[in-house]
This record gives sequence, structure tokens and C-alpha cells, in this order.
Amino acid sequence: MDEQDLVYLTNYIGGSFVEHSGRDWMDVLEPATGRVYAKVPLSGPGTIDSAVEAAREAQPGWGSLSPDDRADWLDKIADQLESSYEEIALLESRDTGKPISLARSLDASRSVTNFRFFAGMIREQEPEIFDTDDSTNYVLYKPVGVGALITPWNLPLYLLSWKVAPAIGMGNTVVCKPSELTPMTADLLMRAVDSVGLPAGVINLVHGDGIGAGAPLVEHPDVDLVSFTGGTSTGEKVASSAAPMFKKVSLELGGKNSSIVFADCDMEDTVAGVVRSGFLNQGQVCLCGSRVLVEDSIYDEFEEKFVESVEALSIGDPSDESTQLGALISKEHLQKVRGYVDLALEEGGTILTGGEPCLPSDLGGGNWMAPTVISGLSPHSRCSTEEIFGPVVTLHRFETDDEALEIANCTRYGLAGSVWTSNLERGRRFSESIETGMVWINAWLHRDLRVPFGGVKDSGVGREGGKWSLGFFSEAMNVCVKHN
Ligand code: TXE
Repeated sequence: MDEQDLVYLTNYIGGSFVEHSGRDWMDVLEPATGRVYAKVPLSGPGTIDSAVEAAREAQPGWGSLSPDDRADWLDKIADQLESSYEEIALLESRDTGKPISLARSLDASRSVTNFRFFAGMIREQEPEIFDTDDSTNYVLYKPVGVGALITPWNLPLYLLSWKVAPAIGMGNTVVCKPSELTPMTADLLMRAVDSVGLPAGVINLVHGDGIGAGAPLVEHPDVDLVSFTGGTSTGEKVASSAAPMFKKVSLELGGKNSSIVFADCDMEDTVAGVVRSGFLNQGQVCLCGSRVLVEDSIYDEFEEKFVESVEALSIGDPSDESTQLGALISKEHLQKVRGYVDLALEEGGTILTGGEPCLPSDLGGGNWMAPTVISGLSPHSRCSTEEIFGPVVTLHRFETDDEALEIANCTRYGLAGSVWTSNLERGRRFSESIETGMVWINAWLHRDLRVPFGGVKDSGVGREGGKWSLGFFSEAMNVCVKHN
């Protein structure tokens, strides 16, 4: 692409698109081809200061609107995003390398739904009143102040909208810092916000990398809360700089989730569900089931059918409607994922399928990796316990429920899981013993936005989703009125 055809992104501060005054820019690459098609500003602390100041100025006015008025604004943004539904899908597919069909059904659709859903929740909040013999207590949910919203590259607008909607819905103002690898739909959101005329400073956007923009945003003394989704080691840094300033922090971090397959499962549905759970978005979803535990008596049959289904996945051009698997986010990430395949061999694993980079013709510059299934590894091996975050699934045998539970719990992560059985009582009993924040029985990523979302152990701190988001993005205050 010629230099003049590149898109140069701008920040959005105090209701204006602000051109980057610094000299540092980063290339935005198409993961499918490796071609540069845009430039993202690498903003620094000065820009963060301006954005936080704009958010701080706007907060009292915005926070004094009624919840219903703020919910109306969320609906306006949802309507505007919905009118750009196809553009969201195209940008997200190009920016992340994911199949266009997935970008429509998952990213575009959920980004609109997030705004509508939280508009509804905010309107429907019930008053909380507790009477005693001689007093009445009531609870106020006040805005926290200015929020820093930091998001990753795997589900860019989906995750940003998941934070922005409840944050501003509860009366906060925000500064968004999307992943520098996938900035395009955050820009689209700012265009939507601008065109509906949201009051200036309520939503601000600063592009940049983690060190230059993310860290100063978290450390900023005028930022009152931080909602972060990303890698566990970045989460550690965010937590350690936010904690001494007593900021409210929510961390949604990595996962190494188990899919537990019992002998009495419906084989066909389970294979389809576990393949989807392992490989959706090229395995780059924190909820992906990347370790599959299968009861010994059906292991051989399951392995054969599973590998057959994985080999049938169509990998290729993300813009092709029939593509099921696209490219990985970056060269560095591809290298990390391939490193784990090499490690699997060293750890005694057998590659049943994949393991190689695969280069769809004419997309040779992209970050391609065949979906990979590995057997024969100890469930305690690094490959079976560390987050790979790519199209790599390990298979393990178990004989008893106790053994399955020990394997399911032997990672530092505890985000999600799925259990596959026709005995729902056994499924519930087993599920409740897994050290995890979320578990599905005979399903995966079957989302109800009202439920708590988040993990235990190294998968994070806190919960978002439904009323948990409303709680996180507000300060609950008790007023006690003594009766005369
Ligand atoms: O994420 P980072 P990366 C996992 C996955 C992946 C690993 C690293 O295993 O391989 O994390 O991915 C911003 N202060 N997940 O390096 O760095 C950064 O600019 C403040 C799981 O891409 O965590 C981006 O906006 N912010 C995950 C965001 O943090 C900082 C999804 C996430 O980037 C910062 C993605 C700092 N010091 C990766 N450093 C999930 N939970 O879904 C970086 N950032």
C-alpha cells in the first residue's frame, strides 16, 4: 500500500479528534498478509494527562444526569453502532485476522448488544431499602470518577464496549486505551460517539502501547478505577501500580481452561462443542478450552473423531465467507505459539495433527498456523498448564472423577471450563468442584450477559457482567435514617 493510502489514526479527547503531535507511530498490520494498512499514534504521558483532564472536567455534569438519561445515551450509541454493523465486522476481521463470519456474529453483534444490555440494566435498577424497627437504610450507587479502560487485541470492540457501557452508564467518565495491535474499531466507536453528540469528555481515547500510554494511564493520580483485560503478567504490573493508590481494579487475565468429556456424553455434539471451544478465533479467547480431558473408555474413539473434525476446519482468507480459521495476531505471537509446539515434542508429546505453519496461497506474509492437536503429554507439563493462546489443544486421559478433577485444577489459572455428560447431576457436582470462575455443562461460550464474568487464581481479580459491572463501576453508599 502506498504511504498516502495509509490511515493515520487520531486520539479522541474532550469531544475532538486530536492529531498526534509526537513523532512516534506504529504500523498497523493485517495479520492475514503482513501488509501495513494504517498507522497508530504511540501517545505518551502528556496526551494521557490531557485525556484524563478532559474526563475529570466532564465527570460532575455527566454524573449528575439521571440513570434513565444516561441509558438513553447508551441506546443512541448502540443504534449508531448497529448502523455500522458491517463496517465493524470488516475492520475487526482485517485488524485481527479473524474470519469475517465470526467478526459479524461475535464482535459486531456483541458490541451493539453490550450497549443495549447495559442501558436496560441501568433503567431497571431497583431501589435497595432495608428497614429496622427504628431506622431505614438505603443504598446509593455513586460514580467512582474517571475510569481507565485497557483492552487487548483478541476481541477489540467486544471487550471495549463491555467496559465503556457500564462505566459511563453508572456516571463515570473514561479514558480508553485499546491494544496498539488492533486500534481500528476503537476509532470507529469514537466516530459513533461523536456523531450522536455525546457530551465532550465523557469518552476519551488514547492510542499507544503499554509502556508509553497504558502504564501512565494506570498510574495517573486522577484516575480512580482501572478495568483491565489482557495477559496475566501485564495484569501483575497493573495491579502493583494501582494498589498503592487504592484504585478500584478489575483484572480479567489469562486462562488455561479444561473441557472434561465423560463417557456418557453425546459424542457428536461433544466433539463439535469441544472443537469450537478449542479453536474459535484461532484459540485466542481467554475462555478457550485448550486442554481436553477424556474418560479412558471413550478416549480412542473421541481422539479419532476430534482430530478428523479439526482437520476438516477450513483455514484461509479471513474475508472469505466460508473460512472458519484465520491468522494469528502477530509474528511474535505466532513464534510464541510455535515455541510451545516445539516444547510439546521435548516434553514427550505426539502431534496428532497440525504443528506446522500453514500458508494459504497468496497470503504468504501472514501469521498462519495449522490447528494443532497434541496427545501423550503429562497433564502437569508446561504445554498442558501454561496459556498458549493459539490453535493448540492437548488431549489427556482420565479414569475416575477424582483424577479428572485433579487434572482440571492443576494449573495456575481458573477462568472457565466445560463439562460434557448426559448425567446432569454428575455434571453439576463435578462442575462445582472445579477451581474456576465459570463453567458450562454441555456447552461453551453460551453467554448470558446477566451472569458474573471473571476468574480465580491467576486468571484475575473481581467480576464484571450484569449487576457485577454496575457494582464495580460505582461506589455503594449507605444512608441510614433514624426514625423520629
Ligand atoms: O497482552 P498485554 P499481549 C494473554 C495471551 C498473550 C499474552 C500477552 O497469553 O499471549 O496475554 O499478550 C496494554 N500497563 N492474553 O502482550 O500486553 C496493552 O497495550 C498498562 C490474554 O498482547 O497484556 C494492551 O492494550 N497497560 C488476554 C493491553 O494492555 C499495558 C487477551 C493488553 O496487552 C501495559 C490478550 C502496562 N504495563 C492476551 N503493558 C485475555 N485475557 O483475553 C501492556 N498494556
